[in-house]
Amino acid sequence: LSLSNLDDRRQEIKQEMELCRSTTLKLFQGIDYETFCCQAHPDFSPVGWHLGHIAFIESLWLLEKFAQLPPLFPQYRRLFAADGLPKKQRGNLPTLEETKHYLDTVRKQVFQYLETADLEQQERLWRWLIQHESQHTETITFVLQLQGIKINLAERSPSPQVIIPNTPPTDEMVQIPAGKFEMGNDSIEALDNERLVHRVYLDTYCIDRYPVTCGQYRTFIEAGGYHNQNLWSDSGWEWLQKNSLNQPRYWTSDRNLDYHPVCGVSWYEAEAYAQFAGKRLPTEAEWEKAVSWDATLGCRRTYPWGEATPDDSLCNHNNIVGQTTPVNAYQTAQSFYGLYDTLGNVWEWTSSWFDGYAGFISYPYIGYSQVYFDGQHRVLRGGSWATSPWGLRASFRNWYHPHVREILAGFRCASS
Ligand code: AVJ
Ligand code: FE
Repeated sequence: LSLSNLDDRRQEIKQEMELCRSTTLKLFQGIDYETFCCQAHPDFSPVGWHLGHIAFIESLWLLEKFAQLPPLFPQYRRLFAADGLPKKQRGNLPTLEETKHYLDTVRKQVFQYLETADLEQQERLWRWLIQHESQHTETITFVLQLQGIKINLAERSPSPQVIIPNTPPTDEMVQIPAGKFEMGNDSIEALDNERLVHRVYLDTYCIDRYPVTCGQYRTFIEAGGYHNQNLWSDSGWEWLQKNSLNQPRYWTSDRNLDYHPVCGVSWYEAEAYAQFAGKRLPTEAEWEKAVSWDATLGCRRTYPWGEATPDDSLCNHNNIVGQTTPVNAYQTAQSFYGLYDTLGNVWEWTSSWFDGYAGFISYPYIGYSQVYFDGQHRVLRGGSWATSPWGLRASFRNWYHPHVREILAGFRCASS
């Protein structure tokens, strides 16, 4: 690679890091210290912790491990390391101003290092760091939402067809013919758990054209779905009894949301609805084939619509709308097989346990993915309305315990 090409990439990485950071910081405008330190839910840390952790990880990987500089702010290590304090002890935080000072101090040295860093060897780590921050930014968004704070970063309102679709979405399914496809991703931004690309054969199956809507989910609620043990797995029913719930976490009775995807369901609720509908959840391979495979050309697409990077005309992401949109709003974003709304809007639960693909190699550390290959985490695909462009692609894999419903998750169903 020529030097000038490398310098272009330095410039591009710098711009993307700045763009990502500006989105992160916008979420903290007007946030008071109590909100900053509050643990809104036992499964999640205070938003202020996430902000400090972003600086800590950037400093640890780029300045300590790569540039071999002594630790900046060593007093923060125990607080902001993921394996430091338990989540419930993360509420004693520096102020927003102090945390911003930490971020800025790290960032100044990072950009200085970027000028001479060996990008040919390190580009993957720089790209990983942008994705690391943006994943925490999504968590900050929904944790603030749990605290009753609504953020909308839109500079203009979305176009009308995004808000009110012409026609109601249906519960129709698309048939995906039997055959092989290529699963995974080996490009520079692909995370360890997306590698390696491998060929997978699937029998013919059907998958919903749209995510399950609030309107459809209401029929499940009204039919007594939350009280009918026959629809639930043993572990799902046990979870339901312990928590005595009767609607999704982000449910409202607003009929204007009937065409929006249901949002804030645990994997157990998704599984019970699928049973109610006479369907099942798709495997992650079934999800990925229906979203990324171009059967005519016999090749993978990075995004359902092709290779164009996501923007606000293609899908609801990056906090542009700040909430869900109708599942049939983005007509031009359909996959080769005709699925709608696969990237953005809501994450979609799959039936698959999170695990490594054949030949998996941890990167940059086993705590990123590998420690979650424990048969306790289910895979989600597709991204939500709060997912940044850096985490939005057909091969991206997210994972959570099946009981988690605070994330921005819905689902679509499949059948054999
Ligand atoms: C992939 C979203 C489950 O936030 O726990 C952030 C991403 N890993 N820092 C998380 C992650 C380390 C992870 N999720
Ligand atoms: Fe992290």
